[in-house]
Amino acid sequence: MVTKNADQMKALALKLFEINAFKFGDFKMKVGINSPVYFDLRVIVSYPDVMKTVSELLVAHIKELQLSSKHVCGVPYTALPLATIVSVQQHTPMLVRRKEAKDYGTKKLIEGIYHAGDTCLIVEDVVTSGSSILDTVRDLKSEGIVCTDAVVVVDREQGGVANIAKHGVRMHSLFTLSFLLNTLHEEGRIERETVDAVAKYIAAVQINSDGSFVGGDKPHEAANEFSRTKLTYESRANLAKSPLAKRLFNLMATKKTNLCLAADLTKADAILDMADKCGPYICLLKTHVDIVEDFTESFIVNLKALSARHNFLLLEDRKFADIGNTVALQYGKGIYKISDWADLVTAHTLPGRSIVQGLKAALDGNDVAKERGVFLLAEMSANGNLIDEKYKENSNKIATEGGDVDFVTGVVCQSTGCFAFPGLIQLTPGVKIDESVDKLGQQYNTPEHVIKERGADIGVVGRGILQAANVEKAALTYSDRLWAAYEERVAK
Ligand code: 5BU
Repeated sequence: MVTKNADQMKALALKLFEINAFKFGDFKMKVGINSPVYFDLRVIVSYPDVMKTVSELLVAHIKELQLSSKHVCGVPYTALPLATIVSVQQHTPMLVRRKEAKDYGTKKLIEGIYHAGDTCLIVEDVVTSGSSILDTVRDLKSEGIVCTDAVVVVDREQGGVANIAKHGVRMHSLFTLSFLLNTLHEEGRIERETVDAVAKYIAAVQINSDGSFVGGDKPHEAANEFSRTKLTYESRANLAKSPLAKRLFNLMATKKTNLCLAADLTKADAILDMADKCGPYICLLKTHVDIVEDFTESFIVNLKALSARHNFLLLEDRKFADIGNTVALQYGKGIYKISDWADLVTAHTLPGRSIVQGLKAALDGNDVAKERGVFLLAEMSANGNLIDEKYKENSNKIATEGGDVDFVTGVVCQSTGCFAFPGLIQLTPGVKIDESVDKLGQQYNTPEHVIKERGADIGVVGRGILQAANVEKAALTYSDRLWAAYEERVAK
C-alpha cells in the first residue's frame, strides 16, 4: 500500500465508488463463484481526471519503491491505457502483450523493441488470484524478459500476492480491498455490516492461481451468504445510487413498513379517504391517476398533504412505454402533470435506455429532479405475459449500468433473479393473503411468499385491502405480515 498522499488516496477511493468502478451486490465471477463486491475499472477511461490521478499515483508508487525497469507492460486490456500513461510519464518504453498471436505476419506475442535479459515492470488494474498477471509474465519470459515486480491498482486480497510470489513476482498495490471498505465506512458510504460481510467472504474465498479454491467447497457456502435479500434496508440505503431509493429505504426502516397500497379507486374522495385510513401503515401509495373520474388539482394538493402527514411516498403506476420525446411530454405535461407531484413512477423497459433518458429530460432544470425516481418493469404478475429471460437480463442492465442509474430507484418484478444490486428496491405486486387468481389473469402470492421466496422488498396490495370489511385492520395485517417476513429474511 502507498503510504503517501493519504487524502488523495481517500478521495480517489470515494470517486471510484461514485463512478461505479466498484460496487456491492451479488456478482458472477470468472472463477465460477459469486462475489459480493465487483470491480470494473474499465469505466475509468471515461473519466480523464480519474485516469490522471490513478496513473500519477502509480508513478509515485513506482518512484517510492524505487522500481527501475527497462520496460513497462500492461496486462491486457483494462491496464493498457494506464501502462501507456506510466510509460510516457516515466520515459520508460512500453511493451504490448497480445492476447492471441496474429495468424499472419510476424506471429509475435510481444510488440515493442526488446532484448533477452531486459527487465519489465507489470501494470495491472485489479488482482484476484493473480492468474492474468502470470499469463503476461509467462509470455514475456518466453522472450527472455525478466519480470520481478507488478504494480496494481486494487488487490482483492484473495491470494494474488502469494500466487504471483511463487513465480518470483512481487505485487505492489495502490489499494487493498480492506482499505477501500474501511474508507467507505469511515466516510459514511457503507454500513459496518457490509464491511464485515465482505471481509468474511474474502477470508473464506481464497483462490489458487489455477482458479481452484483453497478449502474445497466451503467458499461456495460463503458466497451465498451475501445477497441483497440478506441485507437490511438501512444498509442498502447507503449502497443506493438513486436519492429516492435512499429515501425510501430509510423511510421503510424508520416507519417499519414495506407495504405499498394500490389505491385503484375511481373517485378522488375515495382515494383520499383510503390514503388517510391506511397512511400510518404504508411506505408507498400507488395510483393509476388516469382511472380517476373526477380529477382536479385539489385532489393532488390533498393527496400530497396526506403523504406528508402520514410519511409515505406517491408512486404513479403510469407504466410509460413510448419513445423518449413522447414519454417526456406524458410525464411533465397534459392534465395530470405527473412529474409535479409523483415522487416515483413506473416504466416499461421495452423502448430501451431512452425510456429513462426521456423521463429525466422532462425534469431538466427542474428543482425537483433530485426528488424523483423510476421503477423499471422487469416482470409482470399477469398470467401469460410475454416477458422472457433475455428481456429481464436487459432490463437489469438498464437499471444498473450507464449514466442514468441515479434515477432508477428499483425494479418491479416477481422473482429474486431479476437483479442483484442491493441499492435497488424490488417492488412486487400480486399480493393477497388468500393465494388465488382473479378473472382477468392476476396471480396472487402471500406476503410471506413474496418477501421470503421471491425477493420482494415492498409488497403491493390493492384489492386485498380495498375490498376488506375493515380497511385499516387489513392494512395493519398486511403491513405486519410483510414486515415480519422481512425481519425473518434478514435475521442471521
Ligand atoms: P391488486 O388489486 O392487488 O391485484 O392490485 C395490483 C396493482 O398492482 C394494480 O394496480 C396493478 O396495476 C399493479 N400491477 C400488477 O398487479 N402486476 C404487475 O405486474 C404490475 C403492476 Br407491473
